[in-house]
Amino acid sequence: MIKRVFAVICVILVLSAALSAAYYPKRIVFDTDIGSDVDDGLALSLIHAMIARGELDLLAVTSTNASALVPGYVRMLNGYFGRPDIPIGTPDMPAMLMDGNFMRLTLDALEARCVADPSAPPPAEPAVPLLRRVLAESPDRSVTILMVGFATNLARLLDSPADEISPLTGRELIARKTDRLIVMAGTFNDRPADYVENNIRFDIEAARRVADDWPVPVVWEGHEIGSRLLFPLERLDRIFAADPEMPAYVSCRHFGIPTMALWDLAVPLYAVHPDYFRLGPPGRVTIREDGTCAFTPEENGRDRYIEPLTDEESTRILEAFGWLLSQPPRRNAE
Ligand SMILES: [Ca+2]
Repeated sequence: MIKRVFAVICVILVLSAALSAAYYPKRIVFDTDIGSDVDDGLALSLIHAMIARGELDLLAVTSTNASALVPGYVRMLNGYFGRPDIPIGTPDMPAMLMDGNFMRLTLDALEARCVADPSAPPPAEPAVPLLRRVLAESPDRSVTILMVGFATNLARLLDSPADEISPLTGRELIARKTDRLIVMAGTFNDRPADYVENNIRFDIEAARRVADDWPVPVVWEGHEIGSRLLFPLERLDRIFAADPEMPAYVSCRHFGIPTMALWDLAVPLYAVHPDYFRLGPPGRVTIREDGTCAFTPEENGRDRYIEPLTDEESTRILEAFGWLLSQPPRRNAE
């Protein structure tokens, strides 16, 4: 009897190891408002460093910024790391259009270095069909979605009907194909009750839709986390002294803010290395009509938020950002 129990336990352990190993590297979609700030580009660079380390697989980059510069800019960032063909999704109903001048300046300076044929169109298509296809083609519960911009694309994915891509609705696809959503949005601790966080403010309706009905667990990185992740530009100068043409760094130089808050980098770092962070209790996030948000503790609740960082935690996380960003690009093509 004891032998049989032991055998069953062994089978369970082997099966669970096989299941978790099946999706390592982790398969992610990166949904971003890239072009509004420079931390999105640094976060995408951090993702590429983790791809080179065998930790991540990037299935698509989808943008909620409708700027015509975005597809070329994202292709350039991906191309620097030798992956210019990663699919890029563009919003079909823009909440915002931001032609960050740093995108144009970086493209002018570096596109030809990063992309074999800059005159060829970037691999861009509408975001919602792209998201539906990526999910439909993925094994069950194998995709983690990272959101570091507005909720526009994800709300429209959630409400998408069955179509020729999949007989499942968007909500059914998310429930079946994804394991988690990790978002930078809202605030859960140290802001006034009437504070409306940026990623919610520009598309409150979409953020409410996602908060109300997203069918899998959600981890929320509130505004208070990135506010503690302050990275001086001169620290980037030292990191990229050997490669001053790294596109996301060049964009930071054009952006010109002497100390940047790196909100968006915490999301991919959490996806792969959650031990850098502590989570609050399970519960439910709601977003009110005015864009303010609330967290209600709830047993087995869908949502968790990242607890405010101690000085020691923010130091360790900034060190991790530094060593990941300073990793030489191991290009797929090489
Ligand atoms: Ca962002």
